[in-house]
Amino acid sequence: MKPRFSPRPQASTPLRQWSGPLTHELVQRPAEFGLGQLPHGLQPDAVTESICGYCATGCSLRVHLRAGEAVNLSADTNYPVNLGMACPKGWEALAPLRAADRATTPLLRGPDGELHSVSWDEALRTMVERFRGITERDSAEALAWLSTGQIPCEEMAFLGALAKFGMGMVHGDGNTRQCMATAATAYKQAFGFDAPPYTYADFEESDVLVLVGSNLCIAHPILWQRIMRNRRQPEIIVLDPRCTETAMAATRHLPLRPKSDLALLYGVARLLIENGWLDTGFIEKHTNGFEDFKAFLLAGPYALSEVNAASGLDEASILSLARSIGSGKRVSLWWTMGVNQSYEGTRTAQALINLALMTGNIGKPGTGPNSITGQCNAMGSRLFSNSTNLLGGHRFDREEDRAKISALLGIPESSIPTRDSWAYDRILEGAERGEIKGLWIVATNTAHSWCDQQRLRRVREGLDFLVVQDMYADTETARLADLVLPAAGWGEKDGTFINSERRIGRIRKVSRAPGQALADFHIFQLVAHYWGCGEPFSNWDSPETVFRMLTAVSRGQPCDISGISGYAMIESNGGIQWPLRESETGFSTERRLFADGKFFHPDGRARFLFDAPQAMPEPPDGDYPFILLTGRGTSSQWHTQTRTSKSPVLRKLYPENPYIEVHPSDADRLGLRAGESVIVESRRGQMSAAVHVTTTVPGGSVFVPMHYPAVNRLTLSSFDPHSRQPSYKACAVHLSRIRNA
Ligand SMILES: Nc1nc2c(c(=O)[nH]1)N[C@H]1C(S)=C(S)[C@@H](COP(=O)(O)OP(=O)(O)OC[C@H]3O[C@@H](n4cnc5c(=O)[nH]c(N)nc54)[C@H](O)[C@@H]3O)O[C@H]1N2
Ligand SMILES: Nc1nc2c(c(=O)[nH]1)N[C@H]1C(S)=C(S)[C@@H](COP(=O)(O)OP(=O)(O)OC[C@H]3O[C@@H](n4cnc5c(=O)[nH]c(N)nc54)[C@H](O)[C@@H]3O)O[C@H]1N2
Ligand code: SF4
Ligand SMILES: [Mo]
Repeated sequence: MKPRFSPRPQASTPLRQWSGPLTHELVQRPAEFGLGQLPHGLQPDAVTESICGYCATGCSLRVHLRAGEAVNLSADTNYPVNLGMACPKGWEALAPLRAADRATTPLLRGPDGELHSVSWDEALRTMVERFRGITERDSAEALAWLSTGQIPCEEMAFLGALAKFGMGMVHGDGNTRQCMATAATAYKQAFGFDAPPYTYADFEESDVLVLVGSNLCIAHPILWQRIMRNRRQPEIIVLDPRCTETAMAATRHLPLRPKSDLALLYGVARLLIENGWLDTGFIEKHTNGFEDFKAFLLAGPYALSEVNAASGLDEASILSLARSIGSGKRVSLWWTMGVNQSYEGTRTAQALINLALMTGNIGKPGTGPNSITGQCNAMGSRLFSNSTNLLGGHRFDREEDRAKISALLGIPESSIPTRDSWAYDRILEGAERGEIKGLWIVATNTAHSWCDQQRLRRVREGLDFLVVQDMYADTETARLADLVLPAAGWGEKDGTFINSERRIGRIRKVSRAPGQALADFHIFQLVAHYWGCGEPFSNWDSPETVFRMLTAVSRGQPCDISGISGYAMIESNGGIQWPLRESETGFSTERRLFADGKFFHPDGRARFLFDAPQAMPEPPDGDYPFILLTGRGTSSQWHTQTRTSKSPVLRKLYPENPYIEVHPSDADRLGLRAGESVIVESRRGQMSAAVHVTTTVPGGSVFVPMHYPAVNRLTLSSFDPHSRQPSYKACAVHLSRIRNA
C-alpha cells in the first residue's frame, strides 16, 4: 500500500501584491510553450537523433516519425558511444511517454485532502503565495529544492539560478547526492576539480580492467559491450561481494567481504610499494603526499595476512590482483555504487585514484581511475545545477567567482549566496527540525529512493508546503505533495546531457507532452514570472540560449566549453567532450584528461588522500544477522520504476514483486524454500519478499533490488563524511518466515 498523508493546512497569508501582470501571457497562449505543437522544425516523416534519457552511458537513439508522431526508436549506428547498440530501456523509451497515468494538469490538494485538477494560473499563484508566505514569516532559507540528474543542463541551470538568484534560496541539492557525490568529492580533493579523466575508448584499449562495485552488464550494458570489443585479450577483474552477471562474465571475480574495499586497496597499495611496482617518475613529477601515504601503509594493518583477514580473500588472490595492477601495461580502475554508496566511499574512491597515481596509469590510452556515472545527466548536474557549487564548477565563497557569474548573467552580485547549500540529508534534517518549511522536488522520487523512509515521513509532516514536479502524478512522492506540477519528459523537450566520459550530447523534442504538461524549462519561466523575478530571466528564452550562456560561464574553468558554438556543432561532431576551449580546433572524438600530467590544484599536482578504514555503521549481530546489499536488479528496471513499469515489453523482463537473494546455506539453516515469502526486517522497518535461493550472494549477506519501494524502509541514515552520500549498500537485517503463507 502506498502511504497517504493528511491534508496540509490551507493558505492563510493574503495574496501578495507585486508589479507586472499576474497571469503570464504565455499561460493564456499555451501554444507558445509547444502545447499541441509539432516537434520543432521537424518534418512529419523525419528520422532524427536524441541521446537516451536513462543511464549515463549516453547512447544515441534514432527516432522515427510518421505524420509528426514518434513511432519507433532504433540504435544510432554512427554515434561514437553506442555504435549501433542499445539496451531494452533505450528501445522502449517511447512507451513511458504514452502512459495513462501521465500528469496532464496541475493538481492542488483541497480541503478534502485529495489532489484536484487546477489551472496553471491557480497552481502558480498558490505556489508563489505559499512559498512567499514562508519566506516572509521565516526567511528564504526556509525554502529548498531537491532535483535530479535526469533533466538537461539548461533546465538544471535554470532551476538553480531561479531558486538562488531569483527566489533567494540558499539550499538546494540533487539526487546525484545519492549517486555521484562521492566520486565528485573524491576527484575534487585529489585532482582539484571534479573531472573523470577517461574516454570510452579506454574500455577497448586496456590490458587490465578492474571493476569495483560495478555491475556493468546490468547497469551499463553498452559499456560492457565496449569491453567486449577490446582486442587486447584483457584481464577483467571484478571486486564485488556478489557473483553478479558482470562477475560471471569477467576473467576473475574477487568476492571480497562487503565494505572491506578500503582495507583491501590499501593492502594492494602496500604490495605495489613492497614489490617496486611503482612509476616513481610520475609520482615525483606530478603528485603530492606519496611519502605520507607510504608511511601510513607501512605503519597500518595492511600486510597481506591482515588484508586477507579483513577482506576474506586469500593471499594468493590479493597478491595476484596487486601484480596485475602493478605490472599491467595499461591498467584502468572503474567504480560505481559499490564504492560511492558507502560511509567511507570518498576514501575508497581515492584509494583507487591512489593506485592509478602510484603506477602512472592516468592520461594514457586504456588507463585511469574512472568513476562511471549513473543518470543520463548526472555529469551535467555536477557542473551546472548551481546547488553545491556555483554554476560551472565555481565557488560560492569566492568573490571573484560571484563577480564573474554576476557580470555574465546580468544578475546582481548581491543575489548570489556566499556559501554552499546544505546537502540532501541536511535539507531533510532541516525540515524535520522545522527550519525548512517549503520544499520543491523536481524529477526525483524521494519517497522511494531516499534511505530510511520512516524518517522521511516525519520530514513530510514538518513541511508547510511541498511542490512536486514530475511526469506522473502517482509517484510515491507526488502522492505526498500539496501541489503537483505536470512535466514533459525526455523526448518532449530540447537540451543537452553530459555522459560519463564528459560527452555533451543533444536531446530533442520528438513528441508532444500530454494535456497541459510543460517542459521543466517552461515551468521555470513561469515560476520566475509569477514570483516577480522574471526580468533577470527574460533572456533565458530557449534551451539553446541558455546553453550558450553556460558555455560563456565555463570559460577559463577546467570544464571550459567556450569552443562549442551551439547545438549544431554538437550534432555534427557526434557529441563533444569537455573541455573544448575557444582556441581549440581539430579536436578528436575521443579525448582523455591529464595527458600532460597537469592536475587542477594550484601546484598542478594530484594528491594522495587516505584515512584508516572504519567499522561498518551497523554490523550484523545476533538480532539482525544478515548484511543487506541493495542495487540494480535487471537492465529493464530503472530506479523507482515510474518510467520502465509503463512498458509492457519491459514488464515481461523483470520480476513484478520484490524478491530477496539468499545463499543456500542460509536458506537451509532458516528452513526457507525457494519462492516462499519472508519478512525482511531492519531496526527501522520491514518488507516482505519472495525468497530466491542462489549462490550469487555470499553466506551472511542478502540482496534486494532497489526498484521495489519498500526496500528503503530498511536502509539507514548513514553518510560518507566528505560527500554526504548515503550508505545504501550495508545495513543489518533479520529474516523470518511468514506463517501459513
Ligand atoms: N538497468 C538499470 N541501469 C541503471 C540504473 C537502473 O536503475 N537500472 N541506474 C543507473 C544509476 S543512477 C546508477 S548510479 C548506476 C549504478 O550502477 P552500479 O553501481 O553498477 O549498480 P548497483 O547494483 O547499484 O551496485 C553495483 C554493485 O555494488 C556491489 N556492492 C555492494 N556493496 C559492495 C561493497 O562493499 N564493495 C564492492 N566492491 N561492491 C559492493 C553490489 O553487489 C552491486 O553488484 O546504474 C545506472 N544504470
Ligand atoms: N536502496 C537503494 N536506494 C537507492 C539506490 C540503491 O542502490 N539502493 N540508488 C540510489 C541512486 S544511485 C539513485 S540515482 C537514486 C535514483 O532515485 P530517483 O531519482 O528518485 O529515481 P527515479 O525513479 O529515476 O526518479 C526520477 C523521477 O523523475 C521523474 N521524471 C523523469 N523525467 C522527468 C523530467 O524530465 N521532468 C520531471 N519533472 N520529472 C521527470 C520520474 O517520473 C521519477 O518520478 O536512487 C537511489 N536509491
Ligand atoms: S545503455 Fe543506458 S543510454 Fe544506452 S540505451 Fe540503455 S539505458 Fe539508454
Ligand atoms: Mo544513481
